[in-house]
Amino acid sequence: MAASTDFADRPLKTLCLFDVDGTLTPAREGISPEMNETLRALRKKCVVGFVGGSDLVKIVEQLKVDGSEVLDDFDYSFAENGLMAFKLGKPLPTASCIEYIGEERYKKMVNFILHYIADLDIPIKRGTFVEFRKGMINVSPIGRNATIAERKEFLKYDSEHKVRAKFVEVLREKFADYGLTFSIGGEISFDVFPNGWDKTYALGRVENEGFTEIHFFGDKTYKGGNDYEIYSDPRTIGHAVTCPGDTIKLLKELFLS
Ligand code: M1P
Repeated sequence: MAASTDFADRPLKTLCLFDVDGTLTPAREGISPEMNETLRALRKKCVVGFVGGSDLVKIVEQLKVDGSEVLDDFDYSFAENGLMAFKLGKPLPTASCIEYIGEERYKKMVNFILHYIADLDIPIKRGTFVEFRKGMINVSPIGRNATIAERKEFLKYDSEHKVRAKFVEVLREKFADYGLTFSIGGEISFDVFPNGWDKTYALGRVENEGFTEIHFFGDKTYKGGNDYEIYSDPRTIGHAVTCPGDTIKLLKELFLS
């Protein structure tokens, strides 16, 4: 297949795709100048994109550098696992989670979720327990309004008490016929989306672009993590990283030395 002429200026017909939280930035925090510089250098060699689980507003907040336009800084911008997608700043068609689930079934599930959270005895609760997005629903037992310090505390508590793991287990069983994936990708929440709408959804967006290699970098590449499917997909060369500094080190070894 012929390679897309949109990227004729890149010497390598390679696409590098990056998870956001824990890979390009610390969770829910901003990009560092060093990461920004590394990605700019990489973009001179190959095609560069991000594929995050979060919604676009949050990802843009994290990747914005001095008033830059994030959608112009990346060749591909994939939010909500690629359901919200942009190529060279231009939007690609979207699909909708609520259309897939259906209003009645969704209502039944969200009512159950809210009752479950109301009955949960955890140290603190904040606000926004269910965030409704285009391509997924994000559920947080503590609430998405938690501060950075509060989310770190919850993460510690959750790793001991398995609040999210138990919650997800109950939902998987109760809504087994819904065709949904429940994925614990971040620190204080989990994502709910139709089976197959994980990060591999983004790969379908680039399959006719003629890339000879697609590299994926992520930190939650273990089974159950939200990078697992794309990391282990035969269409990608997967790289497991431990933090943004590790991503930079790897990029220097692979492409920038
Ligand atoms: O990108 C990973 C996850 O980031 C956020 O998770 P949390 O707030 O729990 O750290 C969410 O946006 C989630 O949807 C996303 O998968």
